[in-house]
Amino acid sequence: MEKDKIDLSIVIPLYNEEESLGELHEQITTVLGSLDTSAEIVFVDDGSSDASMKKLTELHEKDARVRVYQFRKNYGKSAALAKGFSVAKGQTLITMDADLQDDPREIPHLLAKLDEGFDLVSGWKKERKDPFIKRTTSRLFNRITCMSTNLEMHDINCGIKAYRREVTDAINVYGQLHRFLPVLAQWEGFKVSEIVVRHHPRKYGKTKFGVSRFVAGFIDLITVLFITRYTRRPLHLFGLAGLVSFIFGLGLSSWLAFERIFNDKYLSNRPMMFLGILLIIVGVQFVSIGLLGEMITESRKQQVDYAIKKTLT
Ligand SMILES: Nc1nc2c(ncn2[C@@H]2O[C@H](COP(=O)(O)OP(=O)(O)O)[C@@H](O)[C@H]2O)c(=O)[nH]1
Ligand SMILES: [Mg+2]
Repeated sequence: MEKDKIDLSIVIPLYNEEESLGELHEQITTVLGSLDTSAEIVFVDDGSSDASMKKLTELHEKDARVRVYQFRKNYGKSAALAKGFSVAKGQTLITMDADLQDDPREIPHLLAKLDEGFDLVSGWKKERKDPFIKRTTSRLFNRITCMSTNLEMHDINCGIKAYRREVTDAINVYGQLHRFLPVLAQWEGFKVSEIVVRHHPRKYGKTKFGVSRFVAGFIDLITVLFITRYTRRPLHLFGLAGLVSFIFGLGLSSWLAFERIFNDKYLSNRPMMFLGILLIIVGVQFVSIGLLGEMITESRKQQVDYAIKKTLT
């Protein structure tokens, strides 16, 4: 193994969780004690405004395995995870929430599942201890995401997950895309699985993700569908829509023209004409957007990388 590489990194993004951190650290320490691995605990404090950072400083002082990264302001969970992924030294990474809702005792189970040959193992909060509205919107969200991405999972955005290093190196988490990590991993060709995990009610503090996350989640789903399907061939999406619109528009306008010329039906009282024009313009625009997309893809060709599992040369 390379120098300063270790077995396991536990990456914990957090935002205003001062009351939970001490207990969380204790729980993790107990679990790590039962594992025969070298480990580190990476906390990423996402610009908390409470005493989280003070608490983390204390933990760092008494436990050398604790490393802390503090953002100057709140950038969001995806950014915190991206930072954690890039600084973690472990061959295997565990992410978990800081609010004591995820149970560190699940870590060995997640690792065991990874050893069965998976690259990403996610928790499934089968008995979820959250308010009704959250459980139902989340279930709906999971269903729709699975249906549109061919992923077979129950709880895509569970905080506790285990990853092989290759996965976190390969995927780029930004914006709010942390909700879709398994989708992105599967798209890169990694094997994704899930196990049922225990879930606890929130003990301290309050949730940072209200119902508004539901709307944001759907907008992000569009992004994810687009980047996983069409980034390498944007014209297939825009070109098709554009052509369909253009052909309808042209057909409609031709028919109106025919009626005007041969049957003397004047266009002054035919609102359909506007639809014809609209469809033609939209069609041309869509095809042009698709072609622009192709130009961007083409000029980025050198940077676009394909996921290689192994090379024998
Ligand atoms: N880095 C970061 N972490 C956050 C942010 N908001 C929430 N978290 C963390 O994400 C985890 C889940 O958040 P929580 O509010 O419990 O969401 P819930 O479990 O879906 O109700 C907790 O560990 C939070 O501290 C944020 O803006 N940035
Ligand atoms: Mg929570």
